[in-house]
Amino acid sequence: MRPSRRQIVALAAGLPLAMALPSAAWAQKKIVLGFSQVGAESEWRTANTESIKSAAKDAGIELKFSDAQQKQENQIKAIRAFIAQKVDVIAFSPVVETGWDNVLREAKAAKIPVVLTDRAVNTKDTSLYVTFMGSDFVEEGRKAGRWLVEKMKDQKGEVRIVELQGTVGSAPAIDRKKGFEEIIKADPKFKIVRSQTGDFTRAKGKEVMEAFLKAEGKNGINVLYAHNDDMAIGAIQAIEEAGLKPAKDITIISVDAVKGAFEAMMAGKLNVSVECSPLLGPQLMTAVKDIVAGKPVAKRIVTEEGIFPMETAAAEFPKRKY
Ligand code: GYE
Repeated sequence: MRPSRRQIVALAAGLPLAMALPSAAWAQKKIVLGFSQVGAESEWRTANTESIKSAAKDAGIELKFSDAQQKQENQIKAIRAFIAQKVDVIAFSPVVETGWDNVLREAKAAKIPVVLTDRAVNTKDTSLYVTFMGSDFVEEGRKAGRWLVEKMKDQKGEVRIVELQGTVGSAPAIDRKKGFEEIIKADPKFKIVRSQTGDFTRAKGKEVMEAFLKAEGKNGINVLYAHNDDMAIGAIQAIEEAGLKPAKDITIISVDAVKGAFEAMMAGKLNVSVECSPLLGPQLMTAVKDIVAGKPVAKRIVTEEGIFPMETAAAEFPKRKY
């Protein structure tokens, strides 16, 4: 095809080829989004990845997807690669809260807007990102705590709690602990006797629960609070292998409300799961389009969510999307 006059003029002026396209074609140029995902550590994460990939496809956005395998250094490398590739927007779910300022400054210097999804960063300079969309993890911790306080309201003696924390330094681990403690501290009968990370995985959840059971003895644990369903599901196995009945001998609370949790609740093995929606894809694509179009975007977009005790599981299960 012969180049148009417009293209020849633009090329001669040293402009990129995209600028040489006729304006209609220029307007239709695909938006390129670089997304750095935490990893594939949980059912929640798998649903989140799927939501982002399918929403990008539906929105006609070209997605460059990178899996960091739960390592911050891999996320930093991915973000630097996106900057080098001059993507239109960078989005990522930061594995931990701190240590992002340098790479975010590099993105800012390259004039590439950054969107935080799911997890927040801890920085003094909030100009380093356009918006943060995701759940209120402190509130999720509070919901877990309120459910427990209500459930144990007639209990006179000590309530001995073990806690399986999420990834060390991650926003959901820090905040879910904080919100839960804020509620239970109102009554001194609640005692967190052991608290350790299970890194949001089933395998670690099981391993750490085995250690808790060994250390506290069969009758030493009344409640398990797990920062996600996967760790609770792993711990349920450990509890059964120790000859105890999950959800009866030990009350179990977890977060996410993924399908696996509903199955465990319907089997009578998990008492309650606090909802945390991973379906962030569509709202991310809307924000990306708005940012590219120069429209204002809210600095904080909070996901709305509920809580599902086991009695509601069978009725809710068919409606669940993740
Ligand atoms: O709860 C957990 C996942 O950041 C909200 O990460 C997310 C958490 C989710 O691995 O299952």
